[in-house]
Amino acid sequence: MTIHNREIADLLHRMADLLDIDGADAFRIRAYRQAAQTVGGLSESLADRVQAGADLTELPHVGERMAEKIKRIVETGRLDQLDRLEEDLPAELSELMQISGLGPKRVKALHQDLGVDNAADLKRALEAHRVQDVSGFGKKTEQTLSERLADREQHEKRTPLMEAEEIAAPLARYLEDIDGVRALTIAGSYRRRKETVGDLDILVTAEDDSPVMDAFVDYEEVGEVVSHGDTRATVMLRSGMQVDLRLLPQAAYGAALHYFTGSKAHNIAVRRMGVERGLKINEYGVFRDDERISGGSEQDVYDAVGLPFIEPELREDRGEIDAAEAGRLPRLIALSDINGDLHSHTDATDGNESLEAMAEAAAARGYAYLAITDHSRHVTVANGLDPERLAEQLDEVDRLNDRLDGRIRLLKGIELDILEDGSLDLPDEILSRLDLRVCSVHYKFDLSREKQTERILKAMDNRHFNILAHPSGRLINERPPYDLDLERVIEGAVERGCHLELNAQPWRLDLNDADSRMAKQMGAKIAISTDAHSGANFDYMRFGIFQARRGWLEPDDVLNTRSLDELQALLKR
Ligand code: DGT
Ligand code: CA
Ligand code: CA
Ligand code: ZN
Repeated sequence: MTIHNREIADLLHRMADLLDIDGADAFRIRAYRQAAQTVGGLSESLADRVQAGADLTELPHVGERMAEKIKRIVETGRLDQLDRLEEDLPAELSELMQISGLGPKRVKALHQDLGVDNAADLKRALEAHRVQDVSGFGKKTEQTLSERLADREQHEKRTPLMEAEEIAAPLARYLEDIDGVRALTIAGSYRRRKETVGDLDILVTAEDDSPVMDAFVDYEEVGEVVSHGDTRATVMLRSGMQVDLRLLPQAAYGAALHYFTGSKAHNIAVRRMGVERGLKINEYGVFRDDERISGGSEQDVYDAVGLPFIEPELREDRGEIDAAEAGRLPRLIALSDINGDLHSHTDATDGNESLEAMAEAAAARGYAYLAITDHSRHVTVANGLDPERLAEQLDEVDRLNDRLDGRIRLLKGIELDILEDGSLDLPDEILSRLDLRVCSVHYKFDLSREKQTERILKAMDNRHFNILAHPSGRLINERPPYDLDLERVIEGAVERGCHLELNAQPWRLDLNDADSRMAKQMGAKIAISTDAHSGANFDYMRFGIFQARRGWLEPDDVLNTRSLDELQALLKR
């Protein structure tokens, strides 16, 4: 069994954390952390490299001793020094360090004073209010830690959709290649294109003698077989993802597909409609008086209750059944409706590619336009543009537009910081030379709801404000949204002729589905933008489209489905 880069990186990270808790030399700790980062970021398998006898010291931050350690990890799956540390310090302490607010010193104090070894211990200690008495903690810390822990529990095991795809795609290919397998669908929240998925629900049909169930539990990524029957099995993959597999008879495939696509609330609503018509609908088919009358296709299920087909993204029992009954289902936006991208970065700030490379990548996608929106000066860590450097970029855009000769039109833009007092980060003179300005909150996330709302509304008062980028500021599983009266912000945007972004980065997807729908209902227009930092990132558009579909958006609700002329008209305030 070959070890994955991620598993090696995890060991190195754990080593660094435990050394940190142990109070070891900072230099040593950093060596492990940096090596972990290097390993985690490699695209090719380190195990393969070791096998091929490659010199690991060529990797950044990997010296001779670290290379030796990594080699041992690849060969044995363990690290001696870590094993020794773990005799005194429980490995799970490293997980506690991931809770924000808990550094090495605090983790050590919790461990020594209260015997807290893991998240469950911490939870009990917090509930018993014993944490506030440990030195370095207090009532307030106890409170925030309780909140963080609750928040973590809620998100913990849900995997972002992009990551779920990376896990599911090779597994689906593997299963499709097994003898006798006919159809395969990944159902559940994955098919509904939810931003995160809890587990994967795979449905297959196959010839009678297909070894698919055995092959499934033999898949090389399987870490643990939870159950293994003739038509149903559950495994835990090494990535931590749980996968349910169901082998179905062809005649019930549609009914099962409907059932296991969910959501549960949608299923229950459809089943209730069936009951009103004297039908029983479940994962085995559509039945009248115990006789199966249909269920081979998903459409059979909807036909049985007199509804048109409902797209998986809408199946959340958020009004889709009423809309279907009334013939008012939205014509959901599709990737092919997108005509350009309105948020992208170049190597002038924190992007990875040149202006020209970004333009070519967007042109290769058949886009009519691409807005270049590098960061403004306040974002010093990203080398944000001041007026002089922005002016230079504008000249470069002019020259490039000439060279591109109409293959794609570059729009002059900026990702402009909204400062704490609601002013914009660059003076009006330079802003007036741009085609559009995407405006963002990048700091001071902790303002009160009132202040944060006022800050953004005030920024929108500036007539150069066009699009509010990633409006909630949340990062999936990492950072909660800042406190904001989004309804007032949307209302303010509509009044002023501003628009909102649905940022398509898979870890943002911000606006989320429900808020996108609210914005649409309030009459706002939405830009689905990738915030690309490289040409390859334009691929993120798919995820923005999924979220938009879950938010009931139609092509008309979206800015960048427009032709260049129509777009420019909508950008005028
Ligand atoms: P997840 O995995 O948490 O992201 O969400 P789902 O929607 O994939 O949920 P999961 O994996 O528990 O179950 C897959 C589908 O199976 C679910 O969407 C609907 C269906 N299902 C599960 N349990 C029930 C149930 O008790 N009643 C009904 N009607 N359907 C259920
Ligand atoms: Ca699931
Ligand atoms: Ca499941
Ligand atoms: Zn950006």
